[in-house]
Amino acid sequence: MLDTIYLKDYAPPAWLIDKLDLHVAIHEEYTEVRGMLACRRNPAGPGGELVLDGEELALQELSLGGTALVDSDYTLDDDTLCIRAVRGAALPDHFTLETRVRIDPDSNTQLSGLYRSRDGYFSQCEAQGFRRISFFPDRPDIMARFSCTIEAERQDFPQLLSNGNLVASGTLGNTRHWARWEDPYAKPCYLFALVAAKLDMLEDSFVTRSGRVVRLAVYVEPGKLDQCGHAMSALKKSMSWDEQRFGLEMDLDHYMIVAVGDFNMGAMENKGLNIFNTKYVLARPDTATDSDYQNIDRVIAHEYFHNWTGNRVTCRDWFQLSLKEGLTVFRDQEFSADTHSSAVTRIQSVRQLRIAQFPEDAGPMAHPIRPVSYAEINNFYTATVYEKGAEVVRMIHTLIGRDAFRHGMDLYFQRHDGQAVTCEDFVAAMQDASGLDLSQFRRWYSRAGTPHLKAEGCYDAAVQRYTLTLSQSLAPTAYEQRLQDAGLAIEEGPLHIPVALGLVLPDGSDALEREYPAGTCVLSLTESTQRFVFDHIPAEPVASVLRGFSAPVHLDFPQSDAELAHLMAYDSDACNRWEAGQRLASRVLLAGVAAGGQDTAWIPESFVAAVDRVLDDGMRHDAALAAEALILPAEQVLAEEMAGRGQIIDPEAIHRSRLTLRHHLAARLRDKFEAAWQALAPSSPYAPDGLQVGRRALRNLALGYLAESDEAYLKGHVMPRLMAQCNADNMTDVIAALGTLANLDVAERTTALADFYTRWQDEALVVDKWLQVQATSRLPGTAMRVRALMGHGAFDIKNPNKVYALVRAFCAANPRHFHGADGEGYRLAADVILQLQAMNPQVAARIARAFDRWRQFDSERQSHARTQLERIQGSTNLARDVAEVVGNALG
Ligand code: 0A1
Ligand code: ZN
Repeated sequence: MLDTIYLKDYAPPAWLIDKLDLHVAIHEEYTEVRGMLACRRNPAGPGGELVLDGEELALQELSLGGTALVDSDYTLDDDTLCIRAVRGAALPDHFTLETRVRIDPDSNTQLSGLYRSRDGYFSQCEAQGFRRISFFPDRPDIMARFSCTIEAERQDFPQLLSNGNLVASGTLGNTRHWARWEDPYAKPCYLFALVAAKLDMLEDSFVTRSGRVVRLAVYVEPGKLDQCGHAMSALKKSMSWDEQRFGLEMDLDHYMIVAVGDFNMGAMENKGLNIFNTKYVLARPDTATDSDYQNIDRVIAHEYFHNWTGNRVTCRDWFQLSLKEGLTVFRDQEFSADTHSSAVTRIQSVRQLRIAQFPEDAGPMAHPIRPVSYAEINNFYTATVYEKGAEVVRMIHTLIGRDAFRHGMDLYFQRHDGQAVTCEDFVAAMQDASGLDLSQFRRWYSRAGTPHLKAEGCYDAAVQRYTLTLSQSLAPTAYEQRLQDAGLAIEEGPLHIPVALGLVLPDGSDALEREYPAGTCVLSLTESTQRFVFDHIPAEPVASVLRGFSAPVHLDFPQSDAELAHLMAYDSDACNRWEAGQRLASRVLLAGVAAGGQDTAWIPESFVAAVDRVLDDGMRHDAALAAEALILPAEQVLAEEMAGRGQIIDPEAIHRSRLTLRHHLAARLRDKFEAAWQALAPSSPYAPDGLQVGRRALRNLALGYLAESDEAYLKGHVMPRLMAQCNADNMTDVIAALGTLANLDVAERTTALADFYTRWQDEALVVDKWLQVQATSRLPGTAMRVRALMGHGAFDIKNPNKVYALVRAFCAANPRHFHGADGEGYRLAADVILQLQAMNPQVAARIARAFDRWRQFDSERQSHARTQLERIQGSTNLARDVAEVVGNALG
């Protein structure tokens, strides 16, 4: 059985650590880490021994206040060191503990703790990596002042970096050197970082609004300086945005970003020394796509924003993870909305929520944004904690308004700067600043599952009155089952749901314009069922419910096709114009699924007309929005809709239906797509700016549809364009063409893929794209090709980016082949999980999440999935990370 950690068992620490002085000496054979911990009995603690965490540390020396401890003074096991006494005497209230350990970063394949990557040594301490570096109470409510001296060979590791300020450095003998860093701010150990490497650096500076000059540096693999300009400008943009929007300034004299090619996640907000996956730093027009550029902006901003939401105010325990993550994602979304298009940003967040979070909430790993138990915390860096967490913060913002929210943030920092706190503290600050009672709202923190919001509208022309009846329901999830099994209380009662509403009149105008400035009012749904009445509505309106996607719920609102078309055309809320299109498209596609996905009788003429209008509009007005509107609902989203209706997911029929609709639109609107492709041709040199990004998105979307044309047209008119575009000067256009070709069973496919690889084989991030387009191909035999690619020299199972590009892309973004009826997709995933779990359990567990929805498929698929899940579960020495995911899946 896996050990489970419970929120209810939280107790304050018995001992506090005020200071930690580290000395890290990196040698070829091993690394030696000395720690001096200034320990103090916690007056508010439960008393008892000093418990330090430590994993894979070879203890060399242990003394207390200069006295070497003897065996009877402490106990040491695989993961803890307990200090009980000093030479038999009771521990004093204050003392310094000295530890010396050896670690082996060169054989650390988990990429947690200190590890070797090509250009040097890098650390990753969140959530519990610090215990793999030095003995320490590895919990976020222990905040200490860190200093760190690093010593290494000068030639191989010219840069020695840690958090805070460089206070001294020097040489040691002929070949070694050292540097000492001091971080002026107390922090939990998960924010510690250390880099000893040979890297190139781009330097710049930023003057804060109070006049502090901050030296900025981006460190990258030698030779890649030409790929870090965008990251640097994103950093400066983030810094000024946080000053303007939230009054938050950088608090250090140095801010460094280090990019590393071996990294489990996106990036890490270590105080003053962020460590990034290269994917979110490196970009050049010919190597990175528009969405890469946008992701870099977002992730750089995210990590920078953590300096306040996460670092200055941190989490009391890991159950509170969403305190920093939900809030920081909300902040990075707001940053993207302010610096790019706010509508497109919102649409992309909503799409992502539906693809990744809704299925999670409906599956065996369902959990609230603040879970109450876990076996492995690394399994809870989830779409729920991050993305739904951000939705919960956004709902508070919607309910109390922008100004009160800003006051709430100010109050939160006034109260808690320098502390480790809980989600409750955040909500309390928002409540006190706004005066709005958020007691019912707090339920969002402890409930799993996606609520259903039912709406029913009724117009009484005689009295010009519109009545909207809203009801909410939330079915129990796998989480409630787990609570019950553990004998824990299950919360009940309705949620407080903000429902942003507009009433769109027949002429397209907003009926609520007079009372509400933007034509939108925010209803507070707090009961199971509530009626809202609107008078003086001159004509029957079409209700636009959940504008801006004001709550993370499933909306059940039986609006007619004509009503949806009206919203698509006139809704003043861009997000709901998009949403109306998605609802219409889902309806059509699911009718297609019911019809077996073939012929085309299920495709209404009105849908073709709607697409036609969107295209027209895109060419005249906002290309980016049109491109979003023309992306049909993802196969995963359609699958969830089927599951939500209690149907068995049929991945083949879903794929066929979507493909048939694409072919039909391509045939019916060919001239339109051609016109769009012509009209949107580039007229200026590449720049990842909003206007160009939108034009490229719509143009490539048109090209994608043209590639669905009949064979003659494809060969004669489209293929030459696709092949030419494979040599475009920017990666956005290149990958659009290559991705399209990867789906086509033509000889050119092979040529294009081979040429691409030859050209880019030395550029790791571009090779990832090459793997990804093949992994997500719709062609038959894709599972087999993915397996073959695992044997290709370009693939390396030890590198998370390669595993994500090939294996996770296949499992998560190619549902039709991953869920192939022959079970090959499942077998492939299981093979990888089994091979990887001993090496890198975190990444293995992420792949294992692909099995989450296995029970929603037919019995044959279920039996294939079960076979593989049981095979994984039955393997010896299964990592806790994988065991938790697979255990829940088999439930
Ligand atoms: N806190 C980081 C994400 C992160 C989490 C865990 C990691 O290693 C296990 C690494 C990064 C963020 O939110 O950006
Ligand atoms: Zn984060």
